[in-house]
Amino acid sequence: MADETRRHSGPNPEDVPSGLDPYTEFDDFDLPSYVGRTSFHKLPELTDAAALAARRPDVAIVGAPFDDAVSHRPGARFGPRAIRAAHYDAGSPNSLQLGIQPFEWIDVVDAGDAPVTPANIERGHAVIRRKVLEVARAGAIPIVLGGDHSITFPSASAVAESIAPKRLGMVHFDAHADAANSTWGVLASHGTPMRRLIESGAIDGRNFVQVGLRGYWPPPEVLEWMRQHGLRTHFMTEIEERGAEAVVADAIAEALDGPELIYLSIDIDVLDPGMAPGTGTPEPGGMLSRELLRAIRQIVGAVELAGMDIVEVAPAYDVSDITAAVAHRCVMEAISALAAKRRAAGGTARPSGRSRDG
Ligand SMILES: [Mn+2]
Repeated sequence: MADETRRHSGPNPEDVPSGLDPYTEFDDFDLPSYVGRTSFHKLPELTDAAALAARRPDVAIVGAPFDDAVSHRPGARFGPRAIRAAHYDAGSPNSLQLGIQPFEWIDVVDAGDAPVTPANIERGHAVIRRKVLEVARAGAIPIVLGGDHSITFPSASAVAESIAPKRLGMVHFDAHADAANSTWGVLASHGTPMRRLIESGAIDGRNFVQVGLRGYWPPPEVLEWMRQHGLRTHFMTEIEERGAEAVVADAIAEALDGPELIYLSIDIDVLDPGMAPGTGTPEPGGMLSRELLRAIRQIVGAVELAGMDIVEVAPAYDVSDITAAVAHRCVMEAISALAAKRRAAGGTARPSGRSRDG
């Protein structure tokens, strides 16, 4: 009778040859990335302001699944989920670039998504601004997953408000200046957020530094407005001639020429479309993935980071998830650099003791 029962009740732990208890050996954090919860790296999900304020994490991931302000191909509303899913590691990641397991040095949580609704730019920007402000007021550095680039206006505005009276500088990686006055009459599009940030006073034009611009936009009158407002622009041609590291060193100095803190905004289309095809306005001739990842380590290692976003990942145009993967690594390079700074400052590790591979 016992044998009869076993035959009909499915796999039995006694049949597992390893001798380990298959029901308790791995917790969700250590299970493969495609199993279990879908927060960033399976980190704790703290979606309400009170929980964030009580925990006061060092970093909080924020999703901004909004793409109603694009001028060309839509789809970046699906970026946050794709970026969260774009890794194959389990357990505590170990940065070979910086020699650190970042989650053992700093407290990183996933604050969830801003509750956007479709076809409503004003509401979308308002809830993104509120969400980022909640995170920043809880003492965490927001790392915002876009979404189209229009979300940088509410996001960086919230960060600037949270650090006042200190001032915010901007390092902005992009193929495009995103500093037009309007696109087809729309002031809040993804072609205009940088002008809105400067006009609103959130960031001074002279501390607004753009890296990687190329291609055939914007028109001369927009470049003239940028020049009049003191923006520092580093075209892709300058990176070709001087190398990314020298250009990024200048960008850091220019953004901090007055301000104490930095907002880092990364449009994934700063990368060459061969390395990041999954985006709405791909522009040939861009940076290499390795150059951008190194630049993020260089910047975050050198400045006081107040906030960051990574935008314009549109999974429908992606190939084998490579764009989502590099966006995910952009986030991880920043987190790892923050952890390395904590260690260098004499911080204390909180070893989780967890690892899937011994
Ligand atoms: Mn952009």
